[in-house]
Amino acid sequence: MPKLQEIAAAIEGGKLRSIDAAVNAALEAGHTPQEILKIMHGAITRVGEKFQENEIFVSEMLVAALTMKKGVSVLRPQLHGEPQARLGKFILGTVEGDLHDIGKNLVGIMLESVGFEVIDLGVDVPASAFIQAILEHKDCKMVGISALLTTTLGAMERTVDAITTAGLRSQVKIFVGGAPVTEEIARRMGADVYTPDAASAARTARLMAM
Ligand code: B1M
Repeated sequence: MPKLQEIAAAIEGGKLRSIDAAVNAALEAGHTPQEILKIMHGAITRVGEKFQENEIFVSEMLVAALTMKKGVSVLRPQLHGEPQARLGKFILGTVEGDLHDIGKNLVGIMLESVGFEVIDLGVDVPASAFIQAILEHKDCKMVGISALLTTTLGAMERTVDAITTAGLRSQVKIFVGGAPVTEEIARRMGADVYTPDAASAARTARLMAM
């Protein structure tokens, strides 16, 4: 089986044990980390579609996600490179009520690769934890909030509101993203920046920091 297809099959089949070898084999065969990420993205999207069609259970979606996370961790050093500059801190987290973190982690890797120090608050992050982090890192000028569920868009908006109510809105630029977020939704909730993917989030943050 061609190397890239092996990666897709490992993710779709939740083959945790073979993903490292499959990713390393694809790298050795000359595939770029970006090509591999694209294949991984297609595979996990198909997993989501199968879940939606009731063809697989949440447990199977979880193992596929763990497999993808392991594959991304093999790619991490390749995606990183040497940052060109020190661009300051970036607070990042998945919004309260939401446990999806693969996309958020990719945003973190890309931000680090362009020179940010990422303060990763993890998943299911309440507004109070974002506020606490901004207060702790007074030199941090950017905050990113990720959401993957349409049902957590409300919590995302409440997080933006809470940062404003805490009097911290002028201190930070707020980035939002994730599958259910659009430019229009981001504007309505009062965020500063919406980007559709991890690479554009890092590119935009870098331009704003320079
Ligand atoms: Co969930 N899940 N899930 N899930 N899951 C989705 C999101 C879903 C679309 C699947 C489906 O039905 N087709 C659906 C949401 C429907 C909706 O709300 N419209 C769904 C559901 C329903 C659920 C549960 C409710 C299922 C249940 O329990 N019945 C449950 C909710 C749990 C919770 O969060 N409270 C649930 C659970 C899970 C798992 C735990 C099993 C697992 C997550 C594991 C993990 O992340 N550690 C999981 C998975 C894996 C998925 C799918 C299959 C894949 C998500 C993913 O990692 N994509 C997903 C289906 C899909 O996406 N097609 C699905 C790959 C990742 C690279 O893409 O995260 O979109 P993404 O990130 C992109 C961009 O969005 C962007 O950059 C990334 C790419 O460069 N981006 C940002 C993301 N954050 C950003 C922030 C930015 C900027 C860009 O700035 C700050």
